[in-house]
Amino acid sequence: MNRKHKGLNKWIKECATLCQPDKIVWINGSEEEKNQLEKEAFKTGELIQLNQKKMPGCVYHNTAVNDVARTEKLTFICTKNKRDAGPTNNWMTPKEGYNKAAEIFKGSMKGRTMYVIPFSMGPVGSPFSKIGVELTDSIYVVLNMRIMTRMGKEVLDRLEKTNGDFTKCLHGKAELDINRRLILHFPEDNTIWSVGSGYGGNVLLGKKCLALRIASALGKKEGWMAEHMLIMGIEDPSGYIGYIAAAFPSACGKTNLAMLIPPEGLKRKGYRIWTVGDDIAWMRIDSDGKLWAINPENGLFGVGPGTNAKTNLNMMEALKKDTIFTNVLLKPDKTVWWEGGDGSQPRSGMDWQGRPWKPGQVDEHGQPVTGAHPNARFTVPIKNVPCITNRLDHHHGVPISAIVFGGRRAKLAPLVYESFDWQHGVFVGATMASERTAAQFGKVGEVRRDPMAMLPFCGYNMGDYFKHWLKKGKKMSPAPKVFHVNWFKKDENDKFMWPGFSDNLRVLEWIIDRCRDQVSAKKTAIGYIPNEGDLDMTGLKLPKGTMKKLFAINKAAWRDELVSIAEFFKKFGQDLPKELRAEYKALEKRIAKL
Ligand code: GTP
Ligand code: SPV
Ligand code: MN
Repeated sequence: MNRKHKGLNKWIKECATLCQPDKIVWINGSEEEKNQLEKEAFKTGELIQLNQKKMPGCVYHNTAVNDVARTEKLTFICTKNKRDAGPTNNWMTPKEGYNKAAEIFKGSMKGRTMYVIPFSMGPVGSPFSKIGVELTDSIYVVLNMRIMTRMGKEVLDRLEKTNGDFTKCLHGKAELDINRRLILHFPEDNTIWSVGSGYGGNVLLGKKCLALRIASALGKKEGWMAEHMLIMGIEDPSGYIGYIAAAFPSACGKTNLAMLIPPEGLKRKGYRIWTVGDDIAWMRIDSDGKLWAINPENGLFGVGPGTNAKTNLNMMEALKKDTIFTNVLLKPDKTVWWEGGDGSQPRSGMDWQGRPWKPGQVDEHGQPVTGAHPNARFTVPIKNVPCITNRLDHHHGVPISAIVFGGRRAKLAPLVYESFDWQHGVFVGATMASERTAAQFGKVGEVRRDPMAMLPFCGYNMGDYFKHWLKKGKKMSPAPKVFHVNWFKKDENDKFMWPGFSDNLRVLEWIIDRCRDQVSAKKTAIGYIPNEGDLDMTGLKLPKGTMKKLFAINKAAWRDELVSIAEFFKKFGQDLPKELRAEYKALEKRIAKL
């Protein structure tokens, strides 16, 4: 098993001594290897093969019942000093973290195989990419990493050739017990330890753990940014492509926006959308002074429920082959379904907990039993997406014209507004808030502050993170314009007022036009909003008064918001940048004048 990279050999040996697997298997990424692993997983029931006629290359998986979303309470940043993790992260010392997790890892791979997965976040060999190696006892994880990252022989060769540094990622299922689960990050050691879970963001360690938590800390040191953002290109009929990067919290619409299909009414304009990424952006200032972004991932780990041919046709196309479906409903013909999916509700099936399911069932509290878990997911190669950019493997990625923040705000935020400048934009991002979704354990619907959609993903002190943002703005010429959107504003009857999905292009068009100085705007207390008539509403009829409501700025609501922001800012004490205090004061003044 010994390979050329001494550091790698030594670390694998240490982990094997701790976990005591029966075997160690190096993953090379070949098709043959994939087939072999699938076969094994079909035998044990870890995976079920789906209908190969209708869904070639697709498989099905259920997670444990209490293991269906990221567990933020069990996620820690382990640094020597508490200050370095900051007031928004759970913290332990590295010593305590290693000891606690080692106790769970100890002997946990007896009777199991430890797989060694060398992977690259970003194109293999690009100076912007980072290499990681994940050790895991889960075939499901291997097969997911195969889709989500560039992995296997090519990456290992590269690592050995350069004898380079890599992120040490150790994952073990252990007992899949929520009481014996820890997701630990050691930014000072470039190490991740995850034990006791089998769910996506907890265990596909290249994703949230490396590409956001570890990478954000690295980015701070090395002068770049790792963000929870989609990246998309909007091509107009002249061939100009404007790229935007947008940060929305988990399950707030990144995947859907990244591959939207223009609405009927705008088709005459000939826009085309190019998907670059749906979850993570790594961004740096290039020699031209502009901000350039790459998507470090190679696949999509998207939310099933609500995805259908009307909301996201491109995704439904992508899911036709080579996809792993997790916690969805399994139909008798070995195809899959979820609530808000295509086709009529099946008459029977196996639900995400592996139980027989029929429509209309209720649980002991009288609540409907869904066939799919609300956070059911699919893992699909990004190249399956029909509108994938041709710049995916480009080392420099794409130049970003606009940064867009957004979340679920039933009442407060208007459909779209633009910040006055970069510093104000950082304030808008830092004060983002959203109603909690099913993507994380906790009470769904509760509003929580989620700066830049990074609350669960910033690997260091968030006060320093805000400073990093402010500093970057000063170095760019020009800095991207910064916007805030809200597709989720509701009326008195608790119904969304904006149709969303395809129609969001109407807002993106305005954003891109603003970036090119092709449209003016109206100055308000919170930022610039479109002048009446400037959003192209061709083909979309909304009830009278809806647009007014979508752009209303309610003084009382904004005063409450200020109170909530002040409370949040208090957490940071002296670590809150003075620029954000100044922006707060300025907003307070403008709201008072309303
Ligand atoms: P993560 O993968 O968790 O980071 O989520 P995401 O931000 O990629 O969210 P995604 O696009 O998967 O959307 C999550 C849910 O929001 C789905 O159920 C969508 O149907 C719904 N959704 C997405 N876009 C819109 C929109 O414009 N309007 C409305 N009303 N719902 C939307
Ligand atoms: C999210 O929760 O933001 C996701 C899914 O993108 S997970 O990989 O589980 O974090
Ligand atoms: Mn996400």
